[in-house]
Amino acid sequence: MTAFAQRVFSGVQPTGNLHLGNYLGAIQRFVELQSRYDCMYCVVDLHAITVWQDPVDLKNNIREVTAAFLAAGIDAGRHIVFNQSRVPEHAELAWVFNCVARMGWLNRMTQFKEKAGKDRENASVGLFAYPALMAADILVYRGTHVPVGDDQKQHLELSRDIAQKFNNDFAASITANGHADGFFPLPEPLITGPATRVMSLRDGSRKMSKSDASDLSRINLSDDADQIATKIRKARTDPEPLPGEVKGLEGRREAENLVGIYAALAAVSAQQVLDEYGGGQFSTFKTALADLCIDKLAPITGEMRRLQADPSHIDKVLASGGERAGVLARETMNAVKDIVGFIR
Ligand code: AQP
Repeated sequence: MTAFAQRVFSGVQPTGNLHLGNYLGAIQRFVELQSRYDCMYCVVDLHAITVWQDPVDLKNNIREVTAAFLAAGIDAGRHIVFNQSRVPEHAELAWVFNCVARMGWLNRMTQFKEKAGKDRENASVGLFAYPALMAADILVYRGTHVPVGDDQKQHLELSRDIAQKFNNDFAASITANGHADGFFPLPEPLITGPATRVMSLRDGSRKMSKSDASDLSRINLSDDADQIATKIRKARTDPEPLPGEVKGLEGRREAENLVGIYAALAAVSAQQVLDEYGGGQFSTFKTALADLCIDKLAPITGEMRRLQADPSHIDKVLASGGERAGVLARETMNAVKDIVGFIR
Protein backbone atom coordinates (compact mmCIF):
# COMPACT_ATOMS: atom_id res chain seq x y z
CA MET A 1 0.00 0.00 0.00
CA THR A 2 1.25 3.49 -0.86
CA ALA A 3 2.35 5.66 2.07
CA PHE A 4 0.13 8.71 1.82
CA ALA A 5 1.18 12.18 2.92
CA GLN A 6 -0.85 13.00 6.02
CA ARG A 7 -3.56 15.54 5.41
CA VAL A 8 -6.50 16.66 7.53
CA PHE A 9 -9.78 17.49 5.81
CA SER A 10 -13.08 18.44 7.40
CA GLY A 11 -16.12 20.56 6.69
CA VAL A 12 -19.02 22.40 8.27
CA GLN A 13 -22.36 23.03 6.56
CA PRO A 14 -23.46 26.64 6.17
CA THR A 15 -27.01 25.94 7.29
CA GLY A 16 -27.32 28.69 9.92
CA ASN A 17 -27.38 28.57 13.72
CA LEU A 18 -23.77 27.46 14.13
CA HIS A 19 -23.70 26.14 17.69
CA LEU A 20 -21.58 25.00 20.62
CA GLY A 21 -21.74 21.37 19.38
CA ASN A 22 -20.20 22.39 16.05
CA TYR A 23 -17.56 24.35 17.97
CA LEU A 24 -16.59 21.69 20.52
CA GLY A 25 -17.09 18.65 18.28
CA ALA A 26 -15.39 20.12 15.23
CA ILE A 27 -14.04 23.69 15.00
CA GLN A 28 -12.10 23.73 18.29
CA ARG A 29 -10.44 20.49 17.26
CA PHE A 30 -9.67 21.83 13.76
CA VAL A 31 -7.66 24.54 15.49
CA GLU A 32 -5.69 22.07 17.62
CA LEU A 33 -4.70 19.92 14.62
CA GLN A 34 -3.08 22.80 12.74
CA SER A 35 0.26 22.40 14.50
CA ARG A 36 0.58 18.74 13.50
CA TYR A 37 -0.92 18.44 10.01
CA ASP A 38 -1.50 20.20 6.72
CA CYS A 39 -5.18 21.03 7.07
CA MET A 40 -8.04 21.85 4.73
CA TYR A 41 -11.21 23.26 6.26
CA CYS A 42 -14.17 23.57 3.99
CA VAL A 43 -17.52 25.31 4.15
CA VAL A 44 -19.58 22.57 2.55
CA ASP A 45 -22.20 24.56 0.68
CA LEU A 46 -22.99 21.74 -1.77
CA HIS A 47 -24.07 19.65 1.21
CA ALA A 48 -26.18 22.50 2.56
CA ILE A 49 -28.50 22.51 -0.46
CA THR A 50 -29.48 18.86 0.07
CA VAL A 51 -32.28 20.55 2.03
CA TRP A 52 -33.80 23.88 0.94
CA GLN A 53 -31.67 26.98 1.61
CA ASP A 54 -32.75 30.51 0.94
CA PRO A 55 -30.09 31.89 -1.48
CA VAL A 56 -29.55 35.14 0.45
CA ASP A 57 -29.28 33.31 3.78
CA LEU A 58 -26.92 30.77 2.23
CA LYS A 59 -24.40 33.46 1.26
CA ASN A 60 -24.53 34.92 4.77
CA ASN A 61 -24.20 31.48 6.34
CA ILE A 62 -21.15 30.64 4.21
CA ARG A 63 -19.53 33.82 5.50
CA GLU A 64 -20.62 33.06 9.07
CA VAL A 65 -18.93 29.63 9.07
CA THR A 66 -15.80 31.12 7.49
CA ALA A 67 -15.77 33.84 10.16
CA ALA A 68 -16.13 31.17 12.86
CA PHE A 69 -13.14 29.27 11.44
CA LEU A 70 -10.98 32.38 11.41
CA ALA A 71 -12.20 33.73 14.76
CA ALA A 72 -11.56 30.38 16.45
CA GLY A 73 -7.94 30.55 15.31
CA ILE A 74 -7.67 28.72 12.00
CA ASP A 75 -4.76 30.16 10.04
CA ALA A 76 -6.03 30.54 6.47
CA GLY A 77 -2.54 31.50 5.28
CA ARG A 78 -0.78 28.36 6.45
CA HIS A 79 -3.74 26.05 5.87
CA ILE A 80 -6.57 26.07 3.33
CA VAL A 81 -10.01 27.53 4.05
CA PHE A 82 -12.51 27.54 1.19
CA ASN A 83 -16.08 26.85 0.16
CA GLN A 84 -16.81 23.57 -1.57
CA SER A 85 -18.76 24.83 -4.60
CA ARG A 86 -15.69 26.77 -5.80
CA VAL A 87 -13.88 23.55 -6.59
CA PRO A 88 -15.96 21.62 -9.15
CA GLU A 89 -13.85 18.47 -8.69
CA HIS A 90 -15.80 17.69 -5.49
CA ALA A 91 -18.96 17.17 -7.51
CA GLU A 92 -17.08 15.48 -10.34
CA LEU A 93 -15.48 12.88 -8.09
CA ALA A 94 -18.78 12.45 -6.24
CA TRP A 95 -20.32 11.27 -9.51
CA VAL A 96 -17.63 8.63 -9.92
CA PHE A 97 -18.23 7.59 -6.30
CA ASN A 98 -21.99 7.41 -6.90
CA CYS A 99 -21.10 4.73 -9.40
CA VAL A 100 -18.77 2.95 -6.94
CA ALA A 101 -21.00 3.07 -3.84
CA ARG A 102 -23.85 0.54 -3.59
CA MET A 103 -27.49 1.37 -2.93
CA GLY A 104 -27.43 -1.06 0.00
CA TRP A 105 -24.61 0.91 1.67
CA LEU A 106 -26.45 4.22 1.39
CA ASN A 107 -29.72 2.65 2.50
CA ARG A 108 -28.11 1.90 5.85
CA MET A 109 -27.21 5.53 6.61
CA THR A 110 -29.06 6.57 9.76
CA GLN A 111 -28.66 10.30 9.11
CA PHE A 112 -30.66 10.02 5.89
CA LYS A 113 -33.39 8.11 7.71
CA GLU A 114 -33.50 10.74 10.47
CA LYS A 115 -33.45 13.73 8.13
CA ALA A 116 -35.85 12.32 5.54
CA GLY A 117 -38.17 11.12 8.31
CA LYS A 118 -41.45 9.60 7.23
CA ASP A 119 -41.54 11.56 3.97
CA ARG A 120 -38.73 9.70 2.22
CA GLU A 121 -40.33 9.97 -1.21
CA ASN A 122 -40.10 13.72 -0.95
CA ALA A 123 -36.44 13.92 0.19
CA SER A 124 -33.95 15.19 -2.38
CA VAL A 125 -31.76 12.72 -4.26
CA GLY A 126 -28.84 14.82 -2.98
CA LEU A 127 -29.75 14.07 0.64
CA PHE A 128 -29.60 10.36 -0.11
CA ALA A 129 -26.32 10.61 -2.05
CA TYR A 130 -24.74 13.00 0.51
CA PRO A 131 -22.22 10.45 1.90
CA ALA A 132 -20.73 9.85 -1.58
CA LEU A 133 -20.12 13.60 -1.89
CA MET A 134 -18.57 13.58 1.58
CA ALA A 135 -16.21 10.79 0.50
CA ALA A 136 -15.29 12.88 -2.55
CA ASP A 137 -14.63 15.96 -0.37
CA ILE A 138 -12.02 14.07 1.60
CA LEU A 139 -10.56 11.90 -1.12
CA VAL A 140 -10.22 14.54 -3.83
CA TYR A 141 -7.35 15.74 -1.60
CA ARG A 142 -6.43 12.20 -0.62
CA GLY A 143 -7.17 13.27 2.95
CA THR A 144 -5.94 10.85 5.59
CA HIS A 145 -7.44 12.24 8.83
CA VAL A 146 -10.93 13.63 9.38
CA PRO A 147 -11.86 15.37 12.65
CA VAL A 148 -15.64 15.13 13.10
CA GLY A 149 -18.31 14.79 15.77
CA ASP A 150 -19.60 11.35 16.66
CA ASP A 151 -22.66 11.76 14.39
CA GLN A 152 -20.43 11.55 11.30
CA LYS A 153 -18.81 8.23 12.20
CA GLN A 154 -21.03 6.15 9.92
CA HIS A 155 -20.41 8.46 6.96
CA LEU A 156 -16.66 8.20 7.54
CA GLU A 157 -16.90 4.41 7.50
CA LEU A 158 -18.69 4.67 4.18
CA SER A 159 -15.91 6.91 2.83
CA ARG A 160 -13.45 4.17 3.71
CA ASP A 161 -15.61 1.55 1.99
CA ILE A 162 -15.80 3.69 -1.15
CA ALA A 163 -12.02 4.27 -1.18
CA GLN A 164 -11.40 0.57 -0.69
CA LYS A 165 -13.82 -0.48 -3.44
CA PHE A 166 -12.38 2.05 -5.89
CA ASN A 167 -8.88 0.76 -5.13
CA ASN A 168 -10.01 -2.85 -5.64
CA ASP A 169 -12.19 -2.25 -8.73
CA PHE A 170 -9.49 -0.30 -10.55
CA ALA A 171 -6.40 -2.04 -9.13
CA ALA A 172 -5.00 -3.02 -12.54
CA SER A 173 -5.65 0.41 -14.04
CA ILE A 174 -4.18 2.17 -10.99
CA THR A 175 -0.92 0.29 -11.45
CA ALA A 176 -0.98 0.64 -15.26
CA ASN A 177 -1.32 4.41 -14.85
CA GLY A 178 1.89 4.59 -12.85
CA HIS A 179 0.49 4.75 -9.31
CA ALA A 180 1.50 2.25 -6.66
CA ASP A 181 -1.58 0.19 -5.71
CA GLY A 182 -4.11 1.82 -3.50
CA PHE A 183 -4.77 5.17 -5.16
CA PHE A 184 -6.93 6.47 -2.31
CA PRO A 185 -6.02 6.33 1.39
CA LEU A 186 -8.65 4.96 3.79
CA PRO A 187 -9.38 8.13 5.77
CA GLU A 188 -9.26 7.84 9.55
CA PRO A 189 -11.90 9.53 11.69
CA LEU A 190 -10.55 11.62 14.56
CA ILE A 191 -13.39 11.53 17.10
CA THR A 192 -11.91 12.29 20.50
CA GLY A 193 -12.42 14.41 23.60
CA PRO A 194 -15.25 14.91 26.07
CA ALA A 195 -17.65 16.62 23.62
CA THR A 196 -17.88 14.45 20.51
CA ARG A 197 -21.69 14.53 20.83
CA VAL A 198 -23.04 17.62 22.56
CA MET A 199 -26.70 17.08 23.37
CA SER A 200 -29.66 19.44 23.26
CA LEU A 201 -30.04 21.59 26.39
CA ARG A 202 -33.76 20.75 26.39
CA ASP A 203 -33.60 17.01 25.75
CA GLY A 204 -30.54 14.94 26.63
CA SER A 205 -31.52 12.21 24.16
CA ARG A 206 -31.16 14.45 21.09
CA LYS A 207 -27.98 16.00 19.78
CA MET A 208 -27.60 19.75 19.78
CA SER A 209 -28.53 20.66 16.25
CA LYS A 210 -28.83 23.68 13.96
CA SER A 211 -32.27 22.63 12.81
CA ASP A 212 -33.88 22.14 16.26
CA ALA A 213 -36.99 24.32 16.36
CA SER A 214 -36.21 25.40 19.94
CA ASP A 215 -33.51 28.06 20.17
CA LEU A 216 -33.20 27.19 23.88
CA SER A 217 -31.90 23.76 22.85
CA ARG A 218 -28.57 25.16 21.68
CA ILE A 219 -25.98 27.84 22.33
CA ASN A 220 -25.45 29.65 19.06
CA LEU A 221 -22.08 31.16 18.25
CA SER A 222 -24.03 34.36 17.62
CA ASP A 223 -25.50 34.45 21.18
CA ASP A 224 -24.49 37.21 23.57
CA ALA A 225 -23.58 36.72 27.24
CA ASP A 226 -27.16 37.19 28.48
CA GLN A 227 -28.54 34.65 26.03
CA ILE A 228 -25.86 32.11 26.99
CA ALA A 229 -26.53 32.59 30.71
CA THR A 230 -30.30 32.25 30.23
CA LYS A 231 -30.01 29.11 28.12
CA ILE A 232 -27.70 27.40 30.62
CA ARG A 233 -29.92 28.42 33.54
CA LYS A 234 -32.93 26.96 31.75
CA ALA A 235 -31.10 23.80 30.63
CA ARG A 236 -32.97 20.68 31.66
CA THR A 237 -31.47 18.74 34.58
CA ASP A 238 -32.68 16.17 37.10
CA PRO A 239 -33.39 16.74 40.82
CA GLU A 240 -30.30 14.90 42.14
CA PRO A 241 -27.08 16.74 43.02
CA LEU A 242 -24.06 16.12 40.77
CA PRO A 243 -22.28 12.84 41.55
CA GLY A 244 -18.68 12.67 42.74
CA GLU A 245 -17.67 10.01 40.21
CA VAL A 246 -18.10 9.77 36.42
CA LYS A 247 -19.86 6.42 36.88
CA GLY A 248 -22.62 8.26 38.74
CA LEU A 249 -23.51 10.13 35.51
CA GLU A 250 -24.76 6.91 33.90
CA GLY A 251 -28.41 7.22 32.93
CA ARG A 252 -28.35 10.97 33.72
CA ARG A 253 -27.98 12.28 30.19
CA GLU A 254 -28.63 15.95 30.86
CA ALA A 255 -26.13 16.04 33.75
CA GLU A 256 -23.58 14.11 31.71
CA ASN A 257 -23.99 16.57 28.84
CA LEU A 258 -23.41 19.67 30.98
CA VAL A 259 -20.37 18.09 32.64
CA GLY A 260 -19.01 17.14 29.18
CA ILE A 261 -19.48 20.70 27.93
CA TYR A 262 -17.67 22.09 30.98
CA ALA A 263 -14.82 19.59 30.57
CA ALA A 264 -14.39 20.42 26.88
CA LEU A 265 -14.44 24.18 27.45
CA ALA A 266 -12.03 24.02 30.40
CA ALA A 267 -9.82 21.35 28.73
CA VAL A 268 -10.07 19.07 31.78
CA SER A 269 -11.56 15.58 32.27
CA ALA A 270 -15.15 14.94 33.37
CA GLN A 271 -13.74 13.52 36.63
CA GLN A 272 -11.88 16.76 37.30
CA VAL A 273 -15.16 18.65 36.85
CA LEU A 274 -16.87 16.33 39.34
CA ASP A 275 -13.95 16.64 41.78
CA GLU A 276 -14.82 20.31 41.92
CA TYR A 277 -18.63 20.31 41.65
CA GLY A 278 -19.68 16.78 42.72
CA GLY A 279 -22.19 16.73 45.61
CA GLY A 280 -23.21 20.33 44.87
CA GLN A 281 -26.47 21.68 43.48
CA PHE A 282 -26.99 22.21 39.78
CA SER A 283 -27.61 25.91 40.28
CA THR A 284 -24.03 26.46 41.50
CA PHE A 285 -22.60 24.35 38.69
CA LYS A 286 -24.77 26.06 36.08
CA THR A 287 -23.56 29.49 37.17
CA ALA A 288 -19.94 28.33 36.85
CA LEU A 289 -20.68 26.73 33.47
CA ALA A 290 -22.35 29.88 32.16
CA ASP A 291 -19.37 32.00 33.28
CA LEU A 292 -16.92 29.60 31.63
CA CYS A 293 -18.93 29.43 28.43
CA ILE A 294 -19.18 33.21 28.16
CA ASP A 295 -15.49 33.54 28.96
CA LYS A 296 -14.47 31.09 26.22
CA LEU A 297 -16.97 32.10 23.55
CA ALA A 298 -17.01 35.89 23.94
CA PRO A 299 -13.63 36.50 22.22
CA ILE A 300 -14.65 34.20 19.36
CA THR A 301 -18.14 35.58 18.88
CA GLY A 302 -16.80 39.14 19.11
CA GLU A 303 -14.19 38.43 16.45
CA MET A 304 -16.83 36.71 14.29
CA ARG A 305 -18.97 39.83 14.39
CA ARG A 306 -15.96 41.98 13.46
CA LEU A 307 -15.08 39.72 10.52
CA GLN A 308 -18.66 39.49 9.30
CA ALA A 309 -18.83 43.26 9.12
CA ASP A 310 -16.33 43.07 6.23
CA PRO A 311 -17.66 40.40 3.84
CA SER A 312 -15.12 41.34 1.16
CA HIS A 313 -12.26 40.16 3.38
CA ILE A 314 -14.01 36.83 4.01
CA ASP A 315 -14.68 36.43 0.27
CA LYS A 316 -10.97 37.01 -0.46
CA VAL A 317 -9.98 34.32 2.05
CA LEU A 318 -12.38 31.87 0.37
CA ALA A 319 -11.20 32.79 -3.13
CA SER A 320 -7.55 32.26 -2.23
CA GLY A 321 -8.31 28.99 -0.44
CA GLY A 322 -10.40 27.82 -3.39
CA GLU A 323 -7.56 28.47 -5.82
CA ARG A 324 -5.08 26.49 -3.74
CA ALA A 325 -7.55 23.66 -3.17
CA GLY A 326 -8.38 23.59 -6.89
CA VAL A 327 -4.76 22.87 -7.85
CA LEU A 328 -4.70 19.80 -5.58
CA ALA A 329 -8.16 18.62 -6.62
CA ARG A 330 -7.40 18.84 -10.35
CA GLU A 331 -4.32 16.72 -9.91
CA THR A 332 -6.34 13.95 -8.23
CA MET A 333 -9.21 14.23 -10.68
CA ASN A 334 -6.92 13.97 -13.71
CA ALA A 335 -5.43 10.80 -12.27
CA VAL A 336 -8.93 9.45 -11.53
CA LYS A 337 -9.97 10.11 -15.14
CA ASP A 338 -6.96 8.18 -16.41
CA ILE A 339 -7.65 5.33 -13.99
CA VAL A 340 -11.37 5.09 -14.81
CA GLY A 341 -10.69 5.20 -18.56
CA PHE A 342 -11.91 8.65 -19.59
CA ILE A 343 -10.08 10.50 -22.38
CA ARG A 344 -8.95 13.97 -21.41
N1 AQP B 1 -24.14 18.18 18.72
C1 AQP B 1 -22.92 18.01 18.23
N2 AQP B 1 -21.90 17.62 19.03
C2 AQP B 1 -20.63 17.45 18.54
N3 AQP B 1 -20.33 17.66 17.25
C3 AQP B 1 -21.31 18.05 16.42
N4 AQP B 1 -21.34 18.34 15.11
C4 AQP B 1 -22.59 18.67 14.75
N5 AQP B 1 -23.41 18.63 15.79
C5 AQP B 1 -22.65 18.23 16.86
C6 AQP B 1 -20.16 18.27 14.26
O1 AQP B 1 -19.99 19.54 13.65
C7 AQP B 1 -19.42 19.35 12.36
C8 AQP B 1 -20.20 20.13 11.37
O2 AQP B 1 -21.51 19.61 11.29
P1 AQP B 1 -22.40 19.98 10.03
O3 AQP B 1 -22.75 21.40 10.11
O4 AQP B 1 -21.69 19.66 8.80
O5 AQP B 1 -23.61 19.03 10.06
P2 AQP B 1 -24.58 18.43 11.12
O6 AQP B 1 -23.90 17.34 11.87
O7 AQP B 1 -25.75 18.01 10.37
O8 AQP B 1 -24.89 19.63 12.07
P3 AQP B 1 -26.21 19.92 12.84
O9 AQP B 1 -25.93 21.09 13.67
O10 AQP B 1 -26.72 18.73 13.54
O11 AQP B 1 -27.22 20.35 11.72
P4 AQP B 1 -28.64 19.78 11.36
O12 AQP B 1 -29.55 20.31 12.37
O13 AQP B 1 -28.88 20.32 10.00
O14 AQP B 1 -28.56 18.27 11.39
C9 AQP B 1 -19.40 17.84 12.08
O15 AQP B 1 -18.09 17.35 12.31
C10 AQP B 1 -20.36 17.30 13.09
O16 AQP B 1 -20.03 15.98 13.47
